[in-house]
Amino acid sequence: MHDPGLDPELFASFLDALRRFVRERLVPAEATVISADRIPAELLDEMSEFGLFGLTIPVEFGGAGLSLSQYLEVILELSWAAPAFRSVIAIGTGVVATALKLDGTEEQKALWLPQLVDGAIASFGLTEPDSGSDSAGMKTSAVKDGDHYVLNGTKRYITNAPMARFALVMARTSRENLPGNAHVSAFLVPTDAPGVSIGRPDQKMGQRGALTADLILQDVRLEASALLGGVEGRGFKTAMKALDGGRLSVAAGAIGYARRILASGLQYATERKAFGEPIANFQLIQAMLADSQTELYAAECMLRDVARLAAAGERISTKAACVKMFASEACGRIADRTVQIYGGAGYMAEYEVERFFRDSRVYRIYEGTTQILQLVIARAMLKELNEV
Ligand code: COS
Repeated sequence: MHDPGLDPELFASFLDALRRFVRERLVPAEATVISADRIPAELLDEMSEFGLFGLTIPVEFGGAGLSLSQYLEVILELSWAAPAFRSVIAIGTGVVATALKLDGTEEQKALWLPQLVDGAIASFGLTEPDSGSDSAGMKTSAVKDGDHYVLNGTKRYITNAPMARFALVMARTSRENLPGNAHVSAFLVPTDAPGVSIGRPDQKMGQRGALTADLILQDVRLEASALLGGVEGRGFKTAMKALDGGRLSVAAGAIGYARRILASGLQYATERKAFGEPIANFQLIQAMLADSQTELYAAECMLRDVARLAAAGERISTKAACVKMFASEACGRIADRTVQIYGGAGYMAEYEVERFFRDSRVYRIYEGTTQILQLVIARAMLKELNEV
């Protein structure tokens, strides 16, 4: 966490180049991504050449070694474009890389981190058909058999599953639920292993091009070296630690997209006329713009503050939950107001704001619903009170 990251000058020029790449390459490709529900392979190659798949991977494994705060600035910029572009890199550079860096063995890091840098797409398998927010209640099992584990179960709504080279899969290594959720272990599962299959891509409300599907494991036999860190019972804590960072990435994604949405509303308000003048002249429209700008600023400040605290070595689980909750809810409100500013046009699919509205909805759900985050925050408050 005390990582200095990339040299600040180098980083500033990388961010400038990224801003141009996003506007000149990614935004113009959005229509194709949306109609094909997939990012074209050539564009994925360009993203990989740009270094987007290795952002957080340490330099010794070939990555850029960005600090958390630098990584979040990159996600803010990237998220000006359609959310599919963040999704395809953020599982590998986010939750999966974090889990490997914090809890992987040296062999596991050496095997998987360079593949991420090279553009391997990764998935994170926690959610199941019958366990979402109660993630420790999972059914997927990993049974020890000599030098191997045999995995069975289905993981649901798994981002990137149709394109992933490997997945970090949480599975129970004990039939009984154990204290601290120690019945959960984490496994590195290559998607070409016999017994792994992928369901049909889900049809979603929005976020076209960000593919999710079931990841199905049927008697998948893995060498014991696939167990993350080589130790059973750590999977839940690994997942929760990884999700702390994942929630910041979702927050940055929501903020970056909210910037785009608000810019679109501001532009429209200056172009659209009513009663003989641009609607931007009307104070009730101005109120919606001002409320959105203020919430955006608050979310940006929270995000940068939590990154600063993490760099100072503080535990950030509770604050990460606060930022994710606030930023995702704010993005939802900003999208809703922007539809209102567009008026009738805002409800029409031919205007981009209709898609922004649908795309934004999931930020309040994945990587911890607003309600789970409220629970995390309030529990921490009560714990602190009881410790005084
Ligand atoms: N960092 C490190 N350790 C953590 C942690 C974190 N962020 N969160 C929990 N832990 C540890 C706890 O300290 C506890 O360890 P000890 O027993 O040794 O103290 C252990 O993990 C179990 O934690 P807890 O008792 O809080 O677990 P619960 O079963 O009560 O679950 C919730 C808590 C519901 C908050 C958790 O399951 C959760 O966040 N669920 C949502 C999961 C999610 O985001 N799903 C989306 C999937 S990815 S799209």
